[in-house]
Amino acid sequence: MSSFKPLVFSGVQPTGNLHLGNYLGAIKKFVALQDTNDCIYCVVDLHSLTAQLVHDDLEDQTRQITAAFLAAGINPKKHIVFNQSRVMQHAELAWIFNCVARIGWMSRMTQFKDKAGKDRENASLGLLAYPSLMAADILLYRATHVPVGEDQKQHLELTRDIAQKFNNDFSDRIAAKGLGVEMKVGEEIVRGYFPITEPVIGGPAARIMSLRDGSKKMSKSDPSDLSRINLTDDADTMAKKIKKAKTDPDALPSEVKGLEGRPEAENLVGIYAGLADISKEQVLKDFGGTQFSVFKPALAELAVAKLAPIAGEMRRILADRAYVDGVLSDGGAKAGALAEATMKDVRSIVGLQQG
Ligand code: AQP
Repeated sequence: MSSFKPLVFSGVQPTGNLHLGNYLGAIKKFVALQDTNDCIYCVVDLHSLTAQLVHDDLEDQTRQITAAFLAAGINPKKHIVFNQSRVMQHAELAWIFNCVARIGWMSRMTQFKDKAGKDRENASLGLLAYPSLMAADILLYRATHVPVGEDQKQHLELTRDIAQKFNNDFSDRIAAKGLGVEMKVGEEIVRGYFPITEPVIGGPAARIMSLRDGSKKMSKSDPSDLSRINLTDDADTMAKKIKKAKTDPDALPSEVKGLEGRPEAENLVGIYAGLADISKEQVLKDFGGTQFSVFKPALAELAVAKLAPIAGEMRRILADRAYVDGVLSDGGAKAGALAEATMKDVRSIVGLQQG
């Protein structure tokens, strides 16, 4: 049985300042995976239109995220870095997936419910179809692994459902055209064109919570800037935000079990672990029994030590706008060639007349 070539894909929206959650949940994993995999990292600018159509500075935001990728250590010579709208095949495949996916699948998505709020009828159709475009981003390259934060888990499950339904609906044509690879589905061997992508989620920092409320995820759109650490915050701001972070009056426990029912404490321990590349157990071995008045300054020092060099490198890279645009344009050309190869197959499988 042949198999899909391992390939990593992920994306980040150019909406607002990147925060610690984006870094620990996603970008840091992107960097780690590039040593052992071929990777495609995308600034998903088409996605950013779903919640808000008009942006004053979308092009600059796109450059910012690109600079963050590069500053964090992604190598654009070995891997592909580009912005989504350069490769029109993302939108083309998303349309086909809009016809594969069911409205019920989309309207059950937690992110849609959260972002649409009470006035669902007034949300954009793009917001509802967001996961279909996300599935297209991934499957256009037939990516096998997708590193994301835990909040994206549901969307990745939907990507798997879309791939499965496409493979099933078109199985005879995929086989007749000799496309795709043989895959095991239950006990059956079938020919599938799209892989059933594996999410890469996990570690102590898969879901970083707001510094003001341990039950809400750290998010770019939270109105309180004190709720998040931005990658571009200076050392004083980071220290101030960590000092003001909500906690409880108890000392840190010595074991992870002791964090149960203490979401704010658990969050800060997870952030420390993610930044230091150690487990929560190890953090508590070092800090169990200490008060937050001791732990918070240690966390602030670690955050500054890890993030300030990235912010400095981002500023240096952004000063050379032509370089950033060149990376996106080269990456777009490479991604475009791969995307067109997939779309030629997909058009042929679906029966869309080509030349
Ligand atoms: N709090 C988080 N903890 C861990 N990972 C996170 N990610 C986002 N927030 C956290 C991960 O970052 C990647 C890029 O996210 P995105 O920009 O594409 O989407 P987002 O979820 O819209 O980011 P925000 O900050 O949460 O924005 P808003 O406020 O608009 O909702 C993804 O892999 C995501 O999982």
